[in-house]
Amino acid sequence: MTPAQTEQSHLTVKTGTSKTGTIDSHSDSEFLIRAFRLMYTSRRVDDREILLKRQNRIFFQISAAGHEALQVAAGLALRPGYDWVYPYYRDRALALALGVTPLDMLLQSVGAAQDPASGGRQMPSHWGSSKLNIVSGSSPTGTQYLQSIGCAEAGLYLEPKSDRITLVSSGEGATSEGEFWEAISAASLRNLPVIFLIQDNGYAISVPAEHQTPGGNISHMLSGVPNLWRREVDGTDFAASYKVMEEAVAHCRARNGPALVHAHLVRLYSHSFSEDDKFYRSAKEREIDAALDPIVTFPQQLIENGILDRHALQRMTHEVDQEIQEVTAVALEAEPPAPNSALTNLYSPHQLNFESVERFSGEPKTMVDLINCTLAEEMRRDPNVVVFGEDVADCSREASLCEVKGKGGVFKVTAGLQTEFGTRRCFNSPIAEAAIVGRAMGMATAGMKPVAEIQFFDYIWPAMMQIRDELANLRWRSNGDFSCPVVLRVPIGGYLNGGAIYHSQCGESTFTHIPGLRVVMPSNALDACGLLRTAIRSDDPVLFLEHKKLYREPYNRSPHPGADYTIPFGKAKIVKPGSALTVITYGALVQKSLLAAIQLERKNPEHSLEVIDLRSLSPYDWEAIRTSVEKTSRVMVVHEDTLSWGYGAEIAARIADELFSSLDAPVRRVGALDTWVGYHPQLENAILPQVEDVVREAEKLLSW
Ligand SMILES: Cc1ncc(C[n+]2csc(CCOP(=O)(O)OP(=O)(O)O)c2C)c(N)n1
Ligand SMILES: [Mg+2]
Repeated sequence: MTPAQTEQSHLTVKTGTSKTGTIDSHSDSEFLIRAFRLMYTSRRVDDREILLKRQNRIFFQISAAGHEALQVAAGLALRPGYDWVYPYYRDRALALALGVTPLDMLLQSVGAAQDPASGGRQMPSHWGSSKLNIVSGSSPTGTQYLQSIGCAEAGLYLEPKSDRITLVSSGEGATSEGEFWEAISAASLRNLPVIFLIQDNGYAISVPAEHQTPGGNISHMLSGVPNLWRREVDGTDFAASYKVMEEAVAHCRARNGPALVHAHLVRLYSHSFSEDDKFYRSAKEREIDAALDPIVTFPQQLIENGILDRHALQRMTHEVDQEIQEVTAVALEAEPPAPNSALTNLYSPHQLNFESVERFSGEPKTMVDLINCTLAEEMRRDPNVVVFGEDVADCSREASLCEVKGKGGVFKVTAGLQTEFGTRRCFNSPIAEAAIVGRAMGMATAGMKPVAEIQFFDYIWPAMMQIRDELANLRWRSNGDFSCPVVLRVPIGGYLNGGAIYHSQCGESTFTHIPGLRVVMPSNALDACGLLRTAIRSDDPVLFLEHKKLYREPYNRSPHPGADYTIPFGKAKIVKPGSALTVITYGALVQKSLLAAIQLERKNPEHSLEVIDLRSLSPYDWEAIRTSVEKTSRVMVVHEDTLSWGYGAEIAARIADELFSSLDAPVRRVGALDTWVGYHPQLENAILPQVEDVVREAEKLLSW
């Protein structure tokens, strides 16, 4: 087909302003036929999966039926393996257009060990391929938005001259999530090269768009967002979709800021095979949508315009059917994942040797000073380390930086980092904790080393979805294909007086309960330095809990141990050897346990306590616990967090289970009362465990 014919055709596909549109180098007809082949393949894989689900040979099905035209247009407008893509579960045709094969897809449907996206760990349609830069998708609606922001930020940081872009996709329902709005805000603030692709099929499971979005139209709602390029398009029309996608891609490649493509299309099948849309959609409505099926309308247009004849169409569909038949047979024969592979890729297999010796120099420094110093040293060592969070920079208005002292964090942990390393490497984020974690995750996936701060542990909860459902499992769910080694620094704990409910809580066991997440909590300056450096150099996500009360204590200071000093994860420290009773503790209770030990031994020298500072809370040092309990035969777990369902419950249960025959007394626990930390010091002291509580409970055990 000549360009002139293209112009006359109803199917005009213009290349817009983009210089990279594949349509220039191929004839239009070839391009359009290729597009249809991808659309048809997508539908046939969906239909094959539905058949397999009916036969109970796969366990879940969700389709792209009705979304194919837009998705293929989006995929063809991108550069596969170059641009980053954060897809959602309905993106089968997009994934195909980017290079995922029907066999790859069916291997995931059957849950095969060979499933390249997840090794049989994720439901079908959870795309992922590091080769194709398709970041492993998850099931929560909207989490992908924040990660795509971090990824785009990493692109600008790591390759300032590149024209690589990031595309993130979801349905219209997912735009109700706060994370979508946090992502729009971050993209607009930082003028990021991200395409938000909203596939509006009018329904989020059973909820129609007008009950989901005020006014029923998400792009109208976004009209006030500064520098957000927006277009609405008929997503059942391939040519229109491709044109808009090309424009959006060109806009982002030219670094003109973010773009939003709001595509109106139809969901031809139920939300998933697990439900029936006849329960909430009228027959008339379904009929209207069916008439817009792009798998029917697009080839009709191709035939009407002389691009494809009926025989060629039949040949092509036959070929696709044949291919799907063949790959189905292969997938059905594929081996399932071995049961003993369940723990593979939970943590990085590349655990560096983090054991190193101290080379002390200078005067003793506080924990806050050594953390600050370690951050600076690691930023000097590795240009990809960046620090961000709420108030962590010295002064956001750079022009004033030379006039002011600088903020550097509410606890001054990050003081001076912006001044030394520039705003690119130490910057303030909006007050949006999910965004802090999600963005950090995207940055880490794209090759940076973000050290993000959550200002207070008490405010970590908006980020919980990102931490639990995303950060901790990206490596596992992609079977090692992706990772996100983020360090999340979080000031935690009480005893400062006046912190009350929202500036004093602990709650670490909520996080030690998360597989794949490393949780550490140093009790002194030296450990904080060594563990933070290990965290920054490690390949796993780490929750680094910094006890606020310990930041400036005189007793836990240390001289600088050297710019390469590291402490391995999962290694406890015996801070005081003893023979009569083991105290397993960490954080602020290390010092209180030591004071209790002194009191007890003063009263009775035989009552010698062995105090173990766990330092790493998950995974933790079971060997150290076992060795000590076998020696003392008596043990208690002591922590600041509330007692019931707390960290000590797990340790106590495991000791009772595995070391029962070594015990001469029950396992005891000391923790906070099961309530909130109160404002008045008298109330706070009564709620949080004190030295006397440790002494009292230890005496009970010692007299058993
Ligand atoms: C955070 C979260 N809440 C709820 C769900 C359950 N859920 C899965 S898909 C879906 C509807 C999404 O609708 P939309 O974004 O419009 O995408 P569509 O399925 O229509 O393509 C819901 C509520 C989920 N996966 N994640
Ligand atoms: Mg929808």
